[in-house]
Amino acid sequence: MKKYDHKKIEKKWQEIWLKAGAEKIDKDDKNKEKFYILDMFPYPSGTGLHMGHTESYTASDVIYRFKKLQGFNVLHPQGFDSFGLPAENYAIKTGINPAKTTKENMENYIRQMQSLGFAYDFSEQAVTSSPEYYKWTQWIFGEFFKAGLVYKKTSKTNWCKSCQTVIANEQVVEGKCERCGTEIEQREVPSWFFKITEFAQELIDDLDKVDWPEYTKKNQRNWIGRSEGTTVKFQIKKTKLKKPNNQNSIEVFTTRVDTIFGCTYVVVAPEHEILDGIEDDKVKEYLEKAKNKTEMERMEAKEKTGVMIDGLVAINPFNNEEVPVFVADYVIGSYGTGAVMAVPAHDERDFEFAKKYNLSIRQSIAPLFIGEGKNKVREDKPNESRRSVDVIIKHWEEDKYFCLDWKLNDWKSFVVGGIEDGENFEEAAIREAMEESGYKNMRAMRQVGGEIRSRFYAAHKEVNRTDLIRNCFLIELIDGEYAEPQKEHTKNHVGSWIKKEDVADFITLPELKKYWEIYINEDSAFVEDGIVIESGKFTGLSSEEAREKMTAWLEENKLGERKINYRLRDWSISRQRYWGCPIPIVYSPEGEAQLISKEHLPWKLPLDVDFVPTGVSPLAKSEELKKRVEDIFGKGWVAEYDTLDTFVDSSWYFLRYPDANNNDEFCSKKRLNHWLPVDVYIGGAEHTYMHLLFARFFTKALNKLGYLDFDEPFLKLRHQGMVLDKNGDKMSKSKGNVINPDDMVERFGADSVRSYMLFVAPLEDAVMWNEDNIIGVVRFLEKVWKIFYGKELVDCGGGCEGMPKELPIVLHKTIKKVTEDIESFNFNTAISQMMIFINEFSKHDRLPKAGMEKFLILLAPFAPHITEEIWQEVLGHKDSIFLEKWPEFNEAMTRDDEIELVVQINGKVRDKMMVKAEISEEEAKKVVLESEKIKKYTEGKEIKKIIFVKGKLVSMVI
Ligand code: ANZ
Repeated sequence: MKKYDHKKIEKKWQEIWLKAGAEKIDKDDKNKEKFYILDMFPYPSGTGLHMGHTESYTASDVIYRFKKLQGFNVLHPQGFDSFGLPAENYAIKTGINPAKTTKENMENYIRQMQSLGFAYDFSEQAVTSSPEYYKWTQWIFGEFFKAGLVYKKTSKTNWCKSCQTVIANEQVVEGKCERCGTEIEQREVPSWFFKITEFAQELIDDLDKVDWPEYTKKNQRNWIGRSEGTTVKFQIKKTKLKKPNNQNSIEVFTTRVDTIFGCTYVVVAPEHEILDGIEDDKVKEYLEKAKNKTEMERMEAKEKTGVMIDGLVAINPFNNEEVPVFVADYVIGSYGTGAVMAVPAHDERDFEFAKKYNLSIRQSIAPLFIGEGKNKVREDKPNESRRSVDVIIKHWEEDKYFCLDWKLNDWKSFVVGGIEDGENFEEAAIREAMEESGYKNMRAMRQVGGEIRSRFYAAHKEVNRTDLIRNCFLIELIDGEYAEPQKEHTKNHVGSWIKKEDVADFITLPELKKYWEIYINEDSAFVEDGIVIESGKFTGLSSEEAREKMTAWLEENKLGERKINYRLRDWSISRQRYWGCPIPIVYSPEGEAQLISKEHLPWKLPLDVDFVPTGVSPLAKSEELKKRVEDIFGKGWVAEYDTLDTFVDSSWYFLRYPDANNNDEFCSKKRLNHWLPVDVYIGGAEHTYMHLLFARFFTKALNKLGYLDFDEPFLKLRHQGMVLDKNGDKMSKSKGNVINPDDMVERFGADSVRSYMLFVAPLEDAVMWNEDNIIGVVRFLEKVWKIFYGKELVDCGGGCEGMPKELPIVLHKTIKKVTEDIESFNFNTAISQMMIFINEFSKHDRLPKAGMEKFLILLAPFAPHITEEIWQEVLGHKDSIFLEKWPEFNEAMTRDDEIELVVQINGKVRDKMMVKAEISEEEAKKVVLESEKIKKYTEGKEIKKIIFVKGKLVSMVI
């Protein structure tokens, strides 16, 4: 028998396919239905294709081949995201132009992809650094510019002093430059922006239209961060301050206007305009310090800092109360209105700040506990409000607390009791503590938390408590002096001392659990919704009602309004870098920006530049560019020297593929309408935020401008899992555990690498790459080889006499499973089923040829080389296996011939048994009644009724 020599076979077919142009399609073929399967194109790095690419590109190649066999006209393109920093950094080190290294790297990638049997048509690529491609990146920039979707503004960015350049947020690691370790500064740098925020709501809403992983959608929604709130104007009291910048009010943005009666101060961001030109030294010093922090650092800072602005007083419009104003960098200038009303009782950040600076904390929302079940408020009973105290009593020596166990219900509580006439909460707490515990000497230490409300039906009084207003106090015993409490106080419960660590589990009432939690955590803000208290005419409303009514009141009085805010910022696209797409802008001698018109596109990246960073964009050093601009536009005109963020390049590449060599348009309308949107997109989950969001923005903007007829680019999206080493560690250069696909292909063959990749785990799960285990897949392919070379394949033309009856059943089940599993991206179970097929068929010496051919087609998408070899060499076909038709299955044959019959007696499942699927009613009843298990129940009983549900159930009533 001929040996399975993967090296020889794979090389042979790769050459034949390439020569035949097997990967090419007629993009205008209207006879077949289209299918567009897309990969996230790679950045061509010096280290070559990695295992993550190998996995996702294998998955897409399988889908491509599968769909093609199903008769679709399949577009399965590839390209290169070839602008970017690594090539430039390499150029800085070596002086070699990035164009050269990039070209070499791309050639290597193509070689690698071909060696894995990926069928891409590299004559129609999207290569973002090629002028033919970036001409259209520039043209799109221009269309956005004309439509007002691009603007220039000066803003703070990360600046590395040593590299002399702006760097992206992702390149800042713990406040330092990823490359050189220098502390990053914030510098004001002029930059171009895309107005992605104009699409914020659509970017949220349209996620409902696409079939994407739920977590990816959730991440996008969070990233866009819609929040509904209210703006409120706080008037400024006439002030001694020289310059409150002519403003007479500070406008704040809040999502919790219901808490406003608890506002005890106002905070403005360091960037707030009210501070412009302020002369207070303390404030000026603070602003200086805040300057150098990134927004991220400010938001995440453990310790909040700030200073009071002397002489500035704001007035709360709801109660006319005067509150101080602070500047603090935990408030961000670019979000909301850059100012907040601080409510320390209900906001964590404000709480921390108030504690630190000793500012007052005032509760305006009470947690509400609502009775359930028999404690639920009853419509037909009267309502009554009452006040009560909950008392946490601490032992005089030990770390124990006095708790009650109620005999009547399953309540376990602290000492609790009502307030009597003329008493305040604290007095009531002491009285109750004495009466119920019997201890004599105690002192009230402090109030624990704030007011809590309970709303429930009090059965013993036949009234609804709406609301029971509670307060909680901590009381410490001074000594153990004790006298048996009076019976009337203790008839319903017994008291006992509970160790501190057991209290949380002991207490059963939720209100008291809450107080205990507050006590243990030494107070914190109550941030949830509840009942509004101490809030004038709004008192008693729920938080939600109060937000409605308060906002309406503000709108009526022109003191504020409803507002929706998004976290999403406009996208800063300028980079002071060389290896990127030049921004097609020139400046007039007066400094006015002008778009470079289409006739001058592509606006080429100059070649005569020095890469060594000096703080000026490298393009500024090109003589050629300077001359080019002056020749076209005249003396005194200068080019824009920044280049575009590489995410711009990759935001539209999927639109290019259907018409990749078109010189007149980025893609013809005809091809766009035929091929897009993309049917399936596969790539890493690390692109959840940026790339996927930016590509959606481009699609929406181009749709708005009339260039596209659709508004979502990717109908179905799947992420591949990570490829880890065999210990489950991430592969990284520093750990030395990186695996190169070339070595794997060399050792095991492309077909084995592909199949193993998809066999080890479902696509979205992590793959642990273990060379010891790939052998299992290699053996499987060897078995396939052997079965075709070693067994007698019989052309039985429908008859197949003498062949085992179960074979067609296994075949049809396999066709069904592989078909459905590929559709649902469960490649691993598709492969398992094919392994089962081979094991079953290997048991016999004579096999039906037609069935074996069908199997081979099922395997072909996974292992294209070995199947093509067998198809043509053993089975003698003249044409490629990929020109065949995907086999169909006979549903009837796939049904299991045994089913599980459930037996119920009086509605309870008493037995389950395997029976023939076609079992008749009579037979089924007979089998059931003979079962030993069932006999135990039926013996000596009258069977009143037996029901039979075919294929499922026998149910009897006895
Ligand atoms: C008062 C308040 C009371 C707030 C309360 C919360 C709880 P999201 O949901 O993220 O939109 N805020 C507003 N502008 C801010 C800024 N520029 N920098 C930092 N914080 C800002 O958050 C909205 C809440 O974040 C707002 O509601 C405001 O604090 C704060 F019990 O106002 B809130």
